[in-house]
Amino acid sequence: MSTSELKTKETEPETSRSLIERIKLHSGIRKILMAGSGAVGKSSLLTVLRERKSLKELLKDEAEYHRTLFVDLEVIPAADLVDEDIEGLCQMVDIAGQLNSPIHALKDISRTALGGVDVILLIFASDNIQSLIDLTEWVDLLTGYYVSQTRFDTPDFVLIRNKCDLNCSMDKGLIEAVLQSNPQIVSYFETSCLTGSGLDEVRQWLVNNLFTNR
Ligand SMILES: Nc1nc2c(ncn2[C@@H]2O[C@H](COP(=O)(O)OP(=O)(O)OP(=O)(O)O)[C@@H](O)[C@H]2O)c(=O)[nH]1
Ligand SMILES: [Mg+2]
Repeated sequence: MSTSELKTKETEPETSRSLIERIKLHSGIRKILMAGSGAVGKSSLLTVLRERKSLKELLKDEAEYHRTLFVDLEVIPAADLVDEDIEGLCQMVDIAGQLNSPIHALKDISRTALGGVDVILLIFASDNIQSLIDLTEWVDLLTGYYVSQTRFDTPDFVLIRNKCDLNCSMDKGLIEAVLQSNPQIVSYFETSCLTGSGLDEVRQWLVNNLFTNR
């Protein structure tokens, strides 16, 4: 799937875009997209954020891998993320990691998946340097979409290095290069969905940046 393919697929009428924005504002919905290669932990992140427990606590046996086939949409109330009385909802978009699938939500329902997104969590796995490199393709596709849809603001990009429990070394220079590249990465987290480390910081960031500051 090329960037131009995404751009030409869907150019939204202005009215429907502003309608989405109005509905979002009225109902306090913030939309969060999880992007990154297969098996980096996107669906796991959604689960552990929602449940406020680590995979270790949630799953007794070895965690099986069930890849997301297309896209899953789920809502997490902001008040469930942290112990604070906050109004609002996080609309989580959990997308399949395999960009080369013949059917992929970024291409086939780009408006549903990408329209009105506030934050994109770019996720890679500590034990898979290719998943960090692959993020450049994700970023190209995503920024291409938002450039073509001039009425949507470009979302904030957050970089997440997951599976830090695996204690794999990774080229710090490469991570630094991604952090310094365009679009600007507004925050960087090191997490483990398995042990739960770094997840409170992600929850607090989401609440601070999507709800309490606006
Ligand atoms: N060790 C370790 N394993 C993890 C962690 N997070 C997720 N996993 C495991 O990694 C595998 C893939 O996780 P998923 O959340 O399904 O990955 P995904 O990014 O949603 O993958 P796709 O749906 O194919 O795009 C599962 O077996 C998880 O249990 C982590 O922090 N540490
Ligand atoms: Mg998944």
